[in-house]
Amino acid sequence: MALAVLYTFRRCPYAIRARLGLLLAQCNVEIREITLKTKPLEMLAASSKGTVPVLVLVNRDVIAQSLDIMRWALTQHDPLDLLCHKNPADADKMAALIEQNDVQFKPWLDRYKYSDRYPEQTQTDYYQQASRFLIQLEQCLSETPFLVSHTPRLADYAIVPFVRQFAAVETKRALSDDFPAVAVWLERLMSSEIFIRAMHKHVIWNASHAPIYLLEDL
Ligand SMILES: N[C@@H](CCC(=O)N[C@@H](CS)C(=O)NCC(=O)O)C(=O)O
Repeated sequence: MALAVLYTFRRCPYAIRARLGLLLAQCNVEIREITLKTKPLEMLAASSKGTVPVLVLVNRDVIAQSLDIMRWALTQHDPLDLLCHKNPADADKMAALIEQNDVQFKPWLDRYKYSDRYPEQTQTDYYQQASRFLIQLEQCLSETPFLVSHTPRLADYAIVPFVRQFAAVETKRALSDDFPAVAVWLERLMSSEIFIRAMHKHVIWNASHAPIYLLEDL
């Protein structure tokens, strides 16, 4: 049976988010691991903007935004109600948090991570700017163990790859010093089976190799 094809890059937080969404929906796809330096022509033909993840559906429709891939997969199969259909207020809170992650936190995270490329301010300044979002997450986690409820939902999986990146920027800083609840949340999610599965290492895709499937080893 033909399956959708996911062009992905293991460490990219957007691609991690997409893989998590597909795994949570138990949606099998062909995985094509790429390098950002040499993007396959097949991927660029499907999506000329050249970012990962890109999901090419069997009918050749293309989904080239990570959050859309998560929502597409979970709309088909969402036994744990990760999309919060049963609780529209939580769904609204999630959407707002994800938007803040993508629009406000991510640019500061990039500056913090690559501060040498942004000499206008110091790395500590960027840390503080990025921290404003973490303070907000800390507040959410003081109310419930996950961002909007007692179990992980879409927002947790959509945001955790970016917090993982934030926590890894400076080895001298422990996330738990400034954000203890976020540190516990991060550890719980990163040690979960689904996250470990999403981070599985695959060889770089080559059209002449046998296809690799996301759910191959389920
Ligand atoms: N808004 C996009 C952003 C995806 C994105 O920026 N991905 C980065 C990798 S983390 C990328 O592919 N950059 C292209 C490049 O570095 O050449 C999404 O949500 O999927």
